[in-house]
Amino acid sequence: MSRILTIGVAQLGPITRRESRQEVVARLLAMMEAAARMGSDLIVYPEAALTAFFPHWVVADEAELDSYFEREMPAPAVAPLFEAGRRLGIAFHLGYAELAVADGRKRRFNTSVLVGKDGAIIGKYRKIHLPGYAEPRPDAPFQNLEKRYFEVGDLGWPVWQAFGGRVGMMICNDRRWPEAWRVMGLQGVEVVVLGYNTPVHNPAMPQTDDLGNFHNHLVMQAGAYQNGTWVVAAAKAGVEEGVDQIGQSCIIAPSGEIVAQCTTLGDELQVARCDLALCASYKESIFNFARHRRPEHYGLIVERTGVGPVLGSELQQH
Ligand code: CDV
Repeated sequence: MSRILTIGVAQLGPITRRESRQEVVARLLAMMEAAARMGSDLIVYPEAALTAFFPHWVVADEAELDSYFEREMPAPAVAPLFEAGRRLGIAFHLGYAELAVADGRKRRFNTSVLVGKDGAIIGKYRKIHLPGYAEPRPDAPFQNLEKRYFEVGDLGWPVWQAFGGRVGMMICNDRRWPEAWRVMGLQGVEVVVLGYNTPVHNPAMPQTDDLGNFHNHLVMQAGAYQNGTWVVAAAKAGVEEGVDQIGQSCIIAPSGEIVAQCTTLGDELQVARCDLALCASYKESIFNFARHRRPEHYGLIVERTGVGPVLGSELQQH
């Protein structure tokens, strides 16, 4: 029997440094209203969707850095989004920079929340795979300071029962790591939602610049297929504060096929009817983990050969 969840992927065009939260939330609201008119149950916004992606530059002043973060969710400027979701009966996923104060110490995370149709937060995720570096690189055309501004997430990858299915979250760089997918796959995830800010140019690896869109879809289509799950991925796209970012936000079926895709680099909504029942045809056949997965054998080669894990050097990190 079908289990249809109608999902909107809400790509954002660039956000300028000067844009207020109210202005950004107005853009999010416009897409939420359109998604509701198209019968959506859920709308997915990008990573750090409330501000320009500030890890792309050095913020020396702590008060200025704090200004990019939310101390609570809903923050006052974001409350209208929660209210609209409740009024329109639409759930949403939102990425934002989180400032948590624990034992008098500031902790900063790259975070996302899943919010139900009743406006209540169902779940929160803090990004685990932080790309980039902690020390500014003066010669780089732009910075990638996620390791400076954020701590590694400490909430794991739970999967929540929501909307008649099982929903999980990851954020941007997590999508490139099979572990992120498999941890949720092992929990029977049926919809993975995520946002991304992905520059076209990778200063540490410019030879892959023309493969950015390909790699973006490659990892998500593989993650969807290998775990029998829907994937809904929203970009912040276009040239933002001098950094050109990829778009191609999309909705991917458990077959690995893209069923909806944004075609611009601006604010754009695409909606798809996602049948969660499709997941079972993969989870119960070719990717029936109980019947076919053999983790007890995966360590044998290491034991026999004595070859340990191969780790990249610090120098190679980017
Ligand atoms: N925000 C990100 O995590 N961006 C990374 C870039 C820097 C490689 C990504 O994986 O898309």
